[in-house]
Amino acid sequence: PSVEFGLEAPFSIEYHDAVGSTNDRARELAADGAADVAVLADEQTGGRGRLEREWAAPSGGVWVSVVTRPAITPAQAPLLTLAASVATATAAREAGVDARIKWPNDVVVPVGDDGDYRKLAGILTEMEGQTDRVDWLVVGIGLNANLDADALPEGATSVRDEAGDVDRRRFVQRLLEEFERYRTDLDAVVPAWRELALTIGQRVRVDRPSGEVVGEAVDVTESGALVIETDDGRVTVAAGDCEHLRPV
Ligand code: BT5
Repeated sequence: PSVEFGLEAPFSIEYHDAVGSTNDRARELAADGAADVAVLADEQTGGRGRLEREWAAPSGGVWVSVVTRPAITPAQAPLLTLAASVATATAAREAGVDARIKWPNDVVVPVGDDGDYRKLAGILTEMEGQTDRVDWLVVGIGLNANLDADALPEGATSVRDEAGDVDRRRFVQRLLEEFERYRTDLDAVVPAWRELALTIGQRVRVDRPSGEVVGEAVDVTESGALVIETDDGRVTVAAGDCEHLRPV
């Protein structure tokens, strides 16, 4: 079902007109030993978000999953999610969209000045590994490109609605180039992330399995966890513990 996508991207591309989930296909490739492959689809029939949530992925979006085998520990894996969000926001900004990053895995467009936003893209990172080293990571990026936001879930926006349609080949090329740049220079991820973050400086509520945290989001750690200043002192929340984050 796959054909070459005709890009000079830093990853080889496996393209599908339609697939269940590009993350699932990328996981199969990873389990077979692949590296530096990006699975790209025009449409996903079973797109997935975090925590078993559904991801709407009709024809016209950018649905892509990258297989990578970085020399990192599992604790550093969230950095690759931040890297993907920086790459996605950068490519969207080049397309004329006021894209910002909402911790831990969303690319959003601000609405007004009170911390409100619409969701343009989301990242789903999955991995296999031991306690001291990652075997492989699949970084899935879903971006509403040439789609009407009306036809997407509540609270979504699209590149079409914000700035007009894009050439998706060129967009994917830029996205993967930026991802490659940060993947190969992990020390550059957090500084670049801070520049684009909407969350830092906001008063937020984070829901975790162990209870909620309310306070001002002040920074991320070097492994991508969010530092929140609460009435009782600083609390650090790992991305994997965040069920929901909302400005309050
Ligand atoms: C995410 O989950 O934001 C991660 C989405 C990752 C999608 C990519 S597409 C390529 C790869 N293959 C996959 O199967 N997945 C990845 P989460 O933070 O859990 O947000 C999910 C929530 O976003 C849903 O519960 C909806 O409320 C909302 N949502 C669903 N589809 C959306 C869309 N297209 N645009 C904006 N919001 C959406």
